[in-house]
Formats: sequence, structure tokens, C-alpha cells
Amino acid sequence: MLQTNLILEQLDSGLKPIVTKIINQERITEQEGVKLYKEAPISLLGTLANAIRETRNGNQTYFNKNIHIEPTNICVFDCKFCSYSRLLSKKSEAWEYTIDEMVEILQKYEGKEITEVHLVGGVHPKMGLHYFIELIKKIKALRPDIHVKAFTAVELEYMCRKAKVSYTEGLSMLKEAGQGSLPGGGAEIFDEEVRNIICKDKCTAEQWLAIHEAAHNLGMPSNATILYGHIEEPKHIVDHMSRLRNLQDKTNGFNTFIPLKYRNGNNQMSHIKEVNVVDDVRLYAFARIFMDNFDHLKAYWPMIGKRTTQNLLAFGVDDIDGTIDDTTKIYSMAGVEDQNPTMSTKDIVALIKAVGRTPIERDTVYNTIKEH
Ligand code: V47
Ligand code: SF4
Repeated sequence: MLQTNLILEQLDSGLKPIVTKIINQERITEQEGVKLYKEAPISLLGTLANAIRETRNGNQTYFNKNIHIEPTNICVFDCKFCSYSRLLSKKSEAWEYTIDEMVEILQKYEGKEITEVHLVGGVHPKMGLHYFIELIKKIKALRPDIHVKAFTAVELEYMCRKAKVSYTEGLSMLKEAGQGSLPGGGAEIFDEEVRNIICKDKCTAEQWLAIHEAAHNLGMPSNATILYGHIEEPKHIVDHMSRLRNLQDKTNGFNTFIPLKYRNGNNQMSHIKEVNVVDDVRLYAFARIFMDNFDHLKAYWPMIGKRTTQNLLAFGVDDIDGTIDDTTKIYSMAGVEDQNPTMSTKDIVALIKAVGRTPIERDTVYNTIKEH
């Protein structure tokens, strides 16, 4: 009580009704969101976000034991922020694994305790729906215990279009093969003007949302992302979060929201400076406040860095992704500090405990496996 009174007393009159709504656990509108995002002091956003985080998830901080398999970095699309994709013409820096090679990657983890394979790559013109169905079947035959979280909406739109099936048909076939859920990539910024500049040739915002809705209706949960810190403005951030919040109202199929900070190494937008940590904190804390129907907010440590991840645990974040075991190249190719992202369970547990939170090892859909 004392704390909320103090917060309200210090506010300028325009923010007071918005903050009062948040304290009373009422939803804020897009317009209120833009005002809050632009004008609220970072300390206020942090206090509110942390209170919401602790009300929802207490002191718990989730992670899992996962690996990534990236079938290829060859991609038919040309997103300006992407440091990872290689066109067919620039094959020297490209890879394209066969199904057997990907199964071999997984075989190396025999007897190890991983619970999830995150299967995402570029959009290769020759790797289609039936190829991936076969891959998933082989993964599940080898490790029936492992959850397969696979394919961004961008990959799914392309593979369903090429196979001439609806999203529901394509996803049903993948589910039947053993796919459990969808990752959150490919959302970027939904606003049409911004999307046209940064990634105009891949799936539209409507298609992204329709694919996730179709998955949720089939009982396949998914994640959602936003790519922030480039040319977008606060109104685009709030519009993006609002479209996700609306879909979550309808389906309740999203597990977690994952803000992805734009990293500027080796891509066509490298002239854009990366935002600073205060901007990171603002975005995450705001997301925790605005996205009132998402249970979890994830800081993906290979992208944002371990130290910032730790700090974000005081600003709304309750999940930090997994052990990874140096199996992803997306962010190392975009120039992040950690060129070989891997953390042992011991490292992750220590990272979380160092800021006074409780590490909870989870499965993909947030069942607790073990409290550390
Ligand atoms: O959609 C690409 C992003 C995403 C850059 O669901 C970049 O658990 C920053 O979605 N700077 C793919 N971001 C990764 C992704 C993801 C990662 C971890 C966990 C989950 C999950 C999902 O990576 C793309 C795009 O938004 N991206 N290039 C870059 N230069
Ligand atoms: Fe292709 Fe994904 Fe890179 Fe876009 S972000 S170019 S869709 S790999």
C-alpha cells in the first residue's frame, strides 16, 4: 500500500490514471501503452513489471535443457537484419544438412538429459513439408521423450504454400509426425510500413498470426517474438504487442513472449546502432505490463547476453531459455559477445541464484521438472 501511494504521488498527472489501472490489474489500451512507453521513468516501469512478475511467477525463474538443430542457412528470403542467411549463389558460407546428418547431431546426445530440440533454419527451396515430416519422425523414433519445437511461421507459410495445403492441414501432418509446438520467430514488427522496409518478401503479419492461431486450435502451443531496436517507433511496438495480446485472448495458446534485440553485425542494416541496456529494460518491463495475458516473459540469453539477462530478472523476465550447448549460429553470426553459446545446468543455476531468484528446470510447456 505504502509503495503504491508513493508511486502515484510522484507521477505527473497524465500517467496517474494509467498507473492506477495497472496497480488495479486492469488492462491498459494501446493509446495508454504508447504514452506509458514513451514517458514513464524506467524506475516506475521496473517497479510495476517486477510486481506483476512476482504476482504471476513469484521468485521462480525457468530454464530448460535444450539444443538447436538448424537444417540450413540457405534462405529464399532477404530480411535486411539477417546475418545468418546465405543465398544459393553464396554457397561457400552455407550449410544444408541431410536428414541423416541431423539425426547424427541428435545421436550425440544419447543418454544426455535434454528435453527439447529447437528446430529452425533458413527457408530452403528444396526442403519442404514432406522432408520435414520425415525428419521429425526420425527424431521422435530416436528420442520419443524429446519435445520438438519446430519451424517459425515464415518456414511454415512457405512449406504449406509449396505443398498446396492449408495451414491447418500442414500443421496437422507435422503434429501427427511428432511436432509438439512452434517457436516464436519471424514476427519481427507487424506494422506493414516497417515490415516492408526490413523484411518485405516473407510472410505477412496476418499470415504469421493465422498460422499461430491454426496451431493453437490444433492444440499446439507456440511462442511469440518481437524484433526491436532498429527503425521501429513506440507506436509500432505497442501495435505489435496488441495484436499478440488479441490473439492470446482468443486462443490462450502462447506460452511465452520473447523480445529479440536487433544485433547489427554483418547484415544489410549494420549502419543502425544497437540500442543500449536502458532501452532493453524499457522494452522488457513494458512488455510485462502490457501483455497481461501472457504467463511468461523470456530473455533469450545468447542474444541479449548473460549479464543483461540477469538484470532483466528484476524487470519482468521469468524465463531465460536453455543450455543450448553451442548449437545455434543465428546470433554468433550477428556479432554477439558469446560466439559459442553454451551453459551447463550448473552455470544457469548459478546465474539465476546470483540475483536471488529460484531456478526451476522446466519442460517446453512449463511443467516443473526440478527445483534447483
Ligand atoms: O525471427 C534474425 C531474429 C529470430 C537477427 O521460440 C535477429 O523459444 C536480432 O525466434 N538481430 C529467430 N535478431 C530466433 C527466434 C527464437 C530464438 C530463441 C528462442 C525462440 C523460442 C525463438 O531471430 C528471427 C529474427 O527475429 N533475428 N537476425 C539480428 N541480426
Ligand atoms: Fe531467411 Fe529467417 Fe534470415 Fe529472414 S530472418 S532471411 S527468413 S533466415
